[in-house]
Amino acid sequence: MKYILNNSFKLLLIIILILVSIVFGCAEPLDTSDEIENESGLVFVDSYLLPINDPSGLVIDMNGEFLWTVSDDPGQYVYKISFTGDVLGYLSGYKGDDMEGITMNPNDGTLWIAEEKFRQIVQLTTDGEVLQIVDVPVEAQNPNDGLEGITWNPNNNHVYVVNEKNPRKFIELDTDFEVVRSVPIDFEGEFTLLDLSGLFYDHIKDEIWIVSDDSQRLVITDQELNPLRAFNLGRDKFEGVAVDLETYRVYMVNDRENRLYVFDLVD
Ligand SMILES: [Ca+2]
Ligand SMILES: [Ca+2]
Ligand SMILES: [Ca+2]
Repeated sequence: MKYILNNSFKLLLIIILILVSIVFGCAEPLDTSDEIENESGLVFVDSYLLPINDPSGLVIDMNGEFLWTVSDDPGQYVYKISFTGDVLGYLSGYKGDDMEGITMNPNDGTLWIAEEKFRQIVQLTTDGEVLQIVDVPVEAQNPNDGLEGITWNPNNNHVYVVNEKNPRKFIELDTDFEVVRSVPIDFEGEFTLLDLSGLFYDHIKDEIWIVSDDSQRLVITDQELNPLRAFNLGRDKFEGVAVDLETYRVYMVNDRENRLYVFDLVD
């Protein structure tokens, strides 16, 4: 009797698991290859569901072997993930408040995260120990209109951050964390960015990549923030971007879908 019950229970479990996978399978986005591939040269490669809530920033580790991402949920962590979306670990030593961006200084191997509501950037070791906290002066009144992107310039050790909106600002801090640039972002036409949600610096081409959630767009500018190229992403909530500068493979995280997207940038 016990044997039969066990087997019935197992069968029930299997049926439940199949139903759950069908329901959640349907909730996933469609294959987006047609949707996102566009004439602009950003070609969809693949996407992977992340077991992380609201991933909001992304950077490739300096060893090139994995990515770091952050969840913007209060009490969540910095996560180490593979290029196919597997979680490899997390930093238990730092619980975020509203982390919206992450970058790495390859000159000393430390991480920097952007805390949106605190208007702060925080330096962490890759073991999760806090090394320093820096206030970033922004005029934004609404708590959730704050810092959304951060990236490091390894050539001069300046850090770039973006303030999401009201106002949309690109802010550059020097090695003493003094503001040396605070520039409104008011691009027009095909370069219009209604908000700023992610940031990446290409230190080889000296170009700045800015992602916009509301405009569903990625814009690349020169060092003086003149827009050069625009890519339509076809969906909102992209909040982190990182690029492998050897291959120009582009990684982005989507805060709504909890998904890692992979693209190739082709000429
Ligand atoms: Ca977010
Ligand atoms: Ca925000
Ligand atoms: Ca936020």
